[in-house]
Amino acid sequence: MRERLDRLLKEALSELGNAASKEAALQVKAKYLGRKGELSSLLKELASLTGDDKRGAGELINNAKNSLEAAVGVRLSGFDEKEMAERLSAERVDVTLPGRCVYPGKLHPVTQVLSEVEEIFLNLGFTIAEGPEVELDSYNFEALNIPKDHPARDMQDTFYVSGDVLLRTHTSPVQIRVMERAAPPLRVIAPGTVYRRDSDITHTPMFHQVEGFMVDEGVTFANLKAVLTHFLHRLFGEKTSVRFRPSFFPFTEPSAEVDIRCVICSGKGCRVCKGSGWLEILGAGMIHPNVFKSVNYDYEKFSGFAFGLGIERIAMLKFGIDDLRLFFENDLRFLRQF
Ligand code: 2NL
Repeated sequence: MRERLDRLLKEALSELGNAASKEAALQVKAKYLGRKGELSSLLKELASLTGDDKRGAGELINNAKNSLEAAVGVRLSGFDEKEMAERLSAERVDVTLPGRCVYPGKLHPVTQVLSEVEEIFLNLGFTIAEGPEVELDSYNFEALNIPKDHPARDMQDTFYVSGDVLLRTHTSPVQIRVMERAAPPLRVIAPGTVYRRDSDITHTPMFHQVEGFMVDEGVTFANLKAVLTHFLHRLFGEKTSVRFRPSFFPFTEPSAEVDIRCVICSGKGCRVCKGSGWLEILGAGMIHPNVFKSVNYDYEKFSGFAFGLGIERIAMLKFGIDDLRLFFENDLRFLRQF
């Protein structure tokens, strides 16, 4: 028994020594120490012995088992240490590397300005109205007193879907739809995308506009001036000078163009204001009686003002952007700056 055990132990230790991996060492462990291993079968043979023989043999087997278990333990932890050392050197972390940036999402600069404009008018008691982008000729042109031979109606300037159906060229038709359904007093703005057949450095075929109007008994040009001056002061700063110039639109009479002192050169004259010191920001006027007629309003009783502005142009001035196309390229390096 002692001889057999010594041989078995020697064999096991030599196999353990030759094991090239943790897996191989575990196999050796199973072969000798497992439930069906060599030492277990020796233990079973104890059944045929008795007395001191049995006790002596049992002790020998147990000693052999203990020393083999200890050897296996040492061998396995050797493999674990080696594996850890390899991982530590392979997965070295360079703690001097700069951290990776997390870029939170942001609103597009056009959306930011749109929201800012909406906020100012909401605070003045205006409500927001929306309407279809695919419109009828009757809402986009006819109801707005735009004559049949007006150049804006030209195929060259408007996207036509069919004879009477087109992509809205302004958000005025939204306001017509509101007046059709509701009676004065009304204070409404209509923000949204509009479409014109125009594409060059300063024009895109789709852009954003906010139009607005106020109708009640006794609304005057003084109200127009007060509301639009307040609006421009909120948007560009209270110290911004505002100027009203006579102009013409088919849907307003009288009509005005509204300028602010150039935000780039403060009026000295520069490339952006083309040397004039002023920037054109808004078109506005008192709503034409023919527009009131088309929505069945009593133009003897009610009066109102209306206005319109382009959002991209305002965003360019507010953020100092000199190329309109940047808004539509969606280059993240550009968009992340706002
Ligand atoms: C501009 C000029 C303007 C209006 C828009 C309007 C709407 C109705 C009735 C009368 Cl329903 N007028 N809108 C009035 C004057 C000017 O826009 O330069 N837009 C960018």
